[in-house]
Amino acid sequence: MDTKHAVTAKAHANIAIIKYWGKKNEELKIPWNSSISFTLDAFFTTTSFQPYDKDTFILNGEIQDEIETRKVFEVVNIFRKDNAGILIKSNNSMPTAAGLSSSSSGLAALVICANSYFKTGYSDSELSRIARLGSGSACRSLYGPFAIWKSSDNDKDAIAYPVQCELDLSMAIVVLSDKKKTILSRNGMKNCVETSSLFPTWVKQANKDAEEMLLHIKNKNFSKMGELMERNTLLMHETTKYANPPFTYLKPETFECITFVKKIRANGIPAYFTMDAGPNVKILCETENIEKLKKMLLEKYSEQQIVITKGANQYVVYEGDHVI
Ligand code: 2P0
Repeated sequence: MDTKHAVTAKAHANIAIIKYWGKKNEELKIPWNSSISFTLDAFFTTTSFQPYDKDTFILNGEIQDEIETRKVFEVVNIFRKDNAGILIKSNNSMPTAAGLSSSSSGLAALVICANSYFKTGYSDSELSRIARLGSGSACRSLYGPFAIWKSSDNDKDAIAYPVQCELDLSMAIVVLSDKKKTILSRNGMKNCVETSSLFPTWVKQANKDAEEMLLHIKNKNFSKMGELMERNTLLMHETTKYANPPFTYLKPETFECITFVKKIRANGIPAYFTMDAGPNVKILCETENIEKLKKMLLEKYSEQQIVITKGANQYVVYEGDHVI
């Protein structure tokens, strides 16, 4: 008799304030440098598991093909000890226009849900390690609002840890392009590791940046946090220009937006930019300023181009199937 019952897990996506860029071990997804993230309340994945006659994966209401289903069940099989079928349903809350990837929250929700369904009792540290094997940045989505993913040569230690932060921060995402990126971040970072003459400088500096960021977080020094996030972002993007062949994720609209953020700052609102493997700009500010920031952004961008979110706390697990 099957004694398993439906369970649901909700985990949030994260944006790096110190970037992960480059693996020293491709298979285990061990990073060259430590990174620090901020989880987003408005961006999450809800995933449920329940007994079923055969392994099935439904994403955002659509049954997935064999390839996608196999990818998901490879992770599930780390937890599963029998052959009983499972129905996995997963919904992403990502505002569709936001152009943000759901891989960090997706993998995190999957491993959290599997742990609860199979009653494997893995610790958050172990779950962070397993999530990392699926997608590096997912290991940081176990914690919120802040987490550090430590670089280490050791598989067991190259995981995320929660970071306490007493500041109440929010983020505005400015969508400049919702087109699919041409160079996946996985390929872009591999290319930089293998060919960018700037990569060794990046590794050294980014590891220093992570240490420094922890200090600014501890000291509740938001302006220092923001300035460092911007420098770290720009150095990450600089590595792509020294790759062979060179490439960039940024567009003229990205630089226009950066100039606008600097103008907003000159007008007295402490707000700082960051970009990932795409042209969109994410702006970090203290929650008390987020409405003022939005108002200023609306002078240049449409309502549809701006998504506002506060930080998110840790994941949640529910009994039963809560994925509609
Ligand atoms: C980050 N990015 O720290 C960095 C900044 C993109 C730019 O983590 O190959 O999807 O699955 O480990 O985690 C995106 O890379 O890559 C990413 P894999 P992942 O957020």
